[in-house]
Amino acid sequence: MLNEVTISKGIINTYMQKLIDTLDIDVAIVGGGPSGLVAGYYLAKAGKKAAMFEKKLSIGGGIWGGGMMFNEVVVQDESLDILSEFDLQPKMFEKGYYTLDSVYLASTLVHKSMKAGLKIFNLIAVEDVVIRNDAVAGLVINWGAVDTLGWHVDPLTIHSKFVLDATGHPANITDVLIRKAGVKLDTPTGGIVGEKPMEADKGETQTVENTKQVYPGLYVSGMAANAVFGGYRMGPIFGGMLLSGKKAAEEMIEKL
Ligand code: 48H
Repeated sequence: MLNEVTISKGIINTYMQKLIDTLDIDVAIVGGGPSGLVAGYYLAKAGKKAAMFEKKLSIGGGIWGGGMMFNEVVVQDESLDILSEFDLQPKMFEKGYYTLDSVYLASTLVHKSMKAGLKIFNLIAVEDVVIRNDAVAGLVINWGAVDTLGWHVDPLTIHSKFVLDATGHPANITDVLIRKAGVKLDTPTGGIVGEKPMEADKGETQTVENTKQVYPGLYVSGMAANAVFGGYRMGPIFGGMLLSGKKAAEEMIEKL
């Protein structure tokens, strides 16, 4: 006969062990969108201890919605190698343009990154960073629901050698660092330059170019990189996000 208390114990024990194992890691990724997932995949594949924190229930960020809720995304030639690493075969639409079912893309990125060893914590929001020796050295975390409700609940802390801000358009982690620590970033203005309007071709290139360390210990990827360095947006074409995640992982792997 199934014992409900054993079911509860199984969940509580396993979750707590997973969280305890994540308190001191190589890379803490904030945000479960495409750039963060691809970064997590390559970091885990290289044997690095990486974990992702996503404030929402679902992982995948902006992938699920495709373009205006039509659940397909477009990818271009430059991203085909990464897609094949993930066993994804996009459909050719026109020369240089391919489509992918967004539900299939999101679920595959989650599946393959976890299979490679990435730990994913959904429902956890990152509300602040840890500073040590003038570098970002970890995350301050709380329940996503606490964040949404605005309740006063003190957080917990995680140490990591690097943090990746993969929070998309708002670049939340870089934003909190500037707001609270008043630091100067390695950007043209010293702050968050702000995302530019739509120009897909430039936006895709800039997403990858802008993926870098923006402050000691803090990397930016995906739309957060474009927000921080002032790149154009590109709409529902996702190759740049995938390439950005790979570049972020490679740069951190080299330093670890
Ligand atoms: C925990 C957080 C926090 C926090 C935010 O937006 P994303 O999908 O991220 P990217 O940059 O990998 O992909 C961008 C892409 O989806 C997109 O928006 C494109 C291509 N737009 C083009 C255009 O023109 O509009 O995912 C970011 C994730 C989300 O799931 C957030 O919930 C999460 O980060 N997040 N998680 N703690 N403080 N802030």
